[in-house]
Formats: sequence, C-alpha cells, structure tokens
Amino acid sequence: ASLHGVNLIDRLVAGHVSAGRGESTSYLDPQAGEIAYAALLEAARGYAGALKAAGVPKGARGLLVADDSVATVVAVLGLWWYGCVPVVISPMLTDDEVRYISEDCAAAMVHLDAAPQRQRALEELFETTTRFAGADVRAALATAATGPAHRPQEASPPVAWSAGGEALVQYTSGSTGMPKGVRHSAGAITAMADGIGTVLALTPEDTVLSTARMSFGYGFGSSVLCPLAAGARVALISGTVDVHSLATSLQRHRPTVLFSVPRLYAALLNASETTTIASDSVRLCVTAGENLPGPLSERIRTAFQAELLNGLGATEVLHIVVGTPPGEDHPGTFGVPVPGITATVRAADGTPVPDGEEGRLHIAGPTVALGYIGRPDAAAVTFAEGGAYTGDLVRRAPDGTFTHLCRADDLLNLGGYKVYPREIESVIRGADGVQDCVVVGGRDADGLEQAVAYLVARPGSDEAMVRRAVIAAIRGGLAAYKRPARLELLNELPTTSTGKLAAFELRKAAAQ
Ligand code: 3SK
Repeated sequence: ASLHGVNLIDRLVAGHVSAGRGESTSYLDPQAGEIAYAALLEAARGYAGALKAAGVPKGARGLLVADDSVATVVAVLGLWWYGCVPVVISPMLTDDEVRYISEDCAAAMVHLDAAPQRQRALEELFETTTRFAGADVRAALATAATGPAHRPQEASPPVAWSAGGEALVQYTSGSTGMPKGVRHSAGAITAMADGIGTVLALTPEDTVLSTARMSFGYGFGSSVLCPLAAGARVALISGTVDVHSLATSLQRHRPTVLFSVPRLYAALLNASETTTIASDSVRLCVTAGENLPGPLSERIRTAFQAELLNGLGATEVLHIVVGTPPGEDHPGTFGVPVPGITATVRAADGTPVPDGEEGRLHIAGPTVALGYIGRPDAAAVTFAEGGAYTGDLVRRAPDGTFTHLCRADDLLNLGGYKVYPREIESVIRGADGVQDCVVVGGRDADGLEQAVAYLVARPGSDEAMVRRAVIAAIRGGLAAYKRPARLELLNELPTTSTGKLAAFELRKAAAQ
C-alpha cells in the first residue's frame, strides 16, 4: 500500500505491461487461447467500462458464478478496476446455495460462465439481475486481438483501494450447511504476494498449472493472485479436473510449477502405469488443502524430481500461511510460517502452549481477513486474539515446524473442500426408505480423508431401492465434492452402553 492506496490493476497487470512485458502470455485458456498481459489489461478496462454503462454502483459486490477461465479473471480485474468487490463461486453449487450466497453478499450484478446446461439454469435463476456472461468477454478478447477497430469501451482509470477496505469475498463452509462470506482487504492481497509469493519465488519465466479452482481460496491464489503478481503465465484447465485432464495439461503446457491437492497427486501417481505423466518440466510441486501423508510426499518428490512445498492455509487467512520452504526437507510436517506471518499454537482459552503440546493453530499477520459477512457469533470464535484460528489442531516442534493433527471442529476435509457431515446426513435422511444416517471421516488407500455414510433402512424396505434412492438424493442435493465415497447399509447404528451413538466405532470401521 502507498499513501495513494492500493492499485490492484497496476500491481497485477499494468505494471508488467509498463515494464515492457505486455506481449508476454498471461493465460493459456482452452477456449480463448493465449492472452497476453496487454490484452488482459484491455479486456479488464472494457469490463470496467461495461460495469459503468450498466450503472453498477461503485463499492458494490459482484457475484461470479464461474468456472476457471480467462474470462473469469477479466471479470475479477474489471470489478477491481471499477471499484467493486468480486465474489467468485463455483457453478457446481446447488441453486439453493447460489441463491443464498447472492442474497447474503447482496450482489449488485452477476457474471455467469458455466457449461451450457448449467449456464441456462443460472440465467433463469438470475433473470432480473444485471448479468454479464463469460462468452461476451471471450468475444471481446477475440476482437481486441484482431484489430484496433473494436477497442473495448473506455473506463475511468483503475481505482486506488484503501489498504484496509474490503476488496474480495470468498465463501467457505458454514456450520449450518450454508457457506460464510470471508471479507478480504486490498492490503491482504498485496501482502500475500510478499508472503507466500516470496517463498514460491515465481518469475515471468514460470508457467503455472493449478488443479484447485478459482472459486476456492487456494485456487484463487494459485491461478490468479500469485502468478499475476509475478508476471508468470497460467495454463488453465477448464471443466472437470481429474487425472486425465491433469496428465493432458502436464504434457501440453509443460508447467514449471504445479499446484494441487494431495489426493490428485496420489491419483496421478497411482495411474502412472497406464497414463504417461510428463513430469520433467516441473521445478516445484505445491500441495495444500488437506494433510499430506509423509509417504505420499516422498512419492511426489521422486516422481517429479522437483522441490515440494507442502502448505497449510485457510480462506480466513487468504492463502498458504505455513509451508515447507522449497529446498528444505520436513516430511510429514507443514514447515514454518511464511514471511510476515506469526503462527502460534493456543489452548482453548487462547493462551499460547509450549512447543510439543497440541493446540489450535492461530495466525496473525497482514493476510488475516476482515471478518465474515454477518455471522457475528462465528466471527467472534474465529477472529480472536488479534488474528484468526484456522480450525486445525497442530503441534509445534522445537525446530519451529508445525505438524497437523486433525481438525478442531467436526469438518471433513475432502480434497481441500471442508464439508460438514451433518449436511451430507440431512440429504441422505431425506431419501425414501432411510431411517437414519451418520457420516464420518474414513481413509482411502493413500491415507487421505473420505466421507463414509452409514445408513439404516426403514423396516420392510427393499435395500436395493433404498440405495438407489440415496444415490439419487446425493446427486440431486450435494455438489460433487461433498458426495460420500462409500455408502454402508447397517441393520442398526452402534451405540455405547448409555445408548449414545458410538461414532468412534464407525470411524474405526471407516478407516479400514
Ligand atoms: O489449505 C487450505 O484449505 C487453503 C484454503 C484457502 C486458501 C489456501 C489454502 C491452502
């Protein structure tokens, strides 16, 4: 931040253009092709102009229900240029979740960019709202690339943001099943580049590939903030991210830095007998989002012959705040705080505990969020002691490295997505023929967490029909990442001698 405020457009795009790198590629987009930094800047200017023409009030929040694409980045930059706050969420969310978030953040406009069928459903959902579409941005990018006759609409110069003002909202799982809007300041965005950004040490020579989506804090940092701050190139994967699309992108784009979650690294390595994995271009593998078991960390290093940064972050602190610095070997741990961050381990009453003892991870520093939209009770629990609790139980060793023990709440961590078991249970309980259901965290063969649903059918119901009804309820009521990996039918749920649910027995069974 300077006395004149934070110019996010200068910091992330215009600075590279004025430094003579305007023709360098910013994004490689499966639909829009290669977009240079100068073209990205022009498109953001055009988007800001269109916001002005549509009469969107400055300072308002804009909701982007959008898959990863350069058009989504243009919309984010256009909103920042004009002085609005982007809120990026996944089109995978259900209509109820999208409607809830749109009302919760009081969105003054929406930007929709999803696969055709979902796009139509979203357009119906937002029939009366000021709407922008990813397809229009792609059309503008294409015309800007072919000649000056179709220059995008002019806008005023980019706004200077006050360092402490809200500039970004990201949604994270909520205890009632509905997500919470995390309010980030403009200062946090630039501080992030000086924190985790310096550990990643991205340069304009780097090509970044991220499997984490922009609607998730990790993905927004990896595909937007960190690479743009460094003037690097980002190869985007659109649509479903799986082993196939990851392997194809590695082959096609030869990234130097790969951001992913442990379970996708595991799936990729497990597929290596049948799939060619072009791993030799990668200099740095970043893992975050969920705990990385020690043996998997060794397999990743060996397969890629690259440095590994295993990081721990949370939406409430914007990105990775504790990580294993590249070049240092701390298998099984999350390493040390990134520059500018103070990480402490605290007891239930908020006092720091000595090294070696377990407690809640508390983060202080410039990337800690301003708070939640509404939800004063939840905010009081998370944002305390001059920082934020990430919701993780950890231990700090005398050498300063942090080890993750488990979540401090009952959230499941499914490939980086935090999911409440209660939300899955209530969808399954609504299926025909289900009497009861309990969802617990289990482990897959790589030691990664998965949701396992134990259910009891109503007396006299047909098991196969119940199973079909549950699968249909899950498909209709839960986003793909929230769906349980296993459904187990039991005659009854186990209970303790006092008649309470013996959840530990289910957890033990799920871990096998
Ligand atoms: O680890 C996470 O869950 C996370 C969340 C938000 C932003 C960044 C990260 C790594």
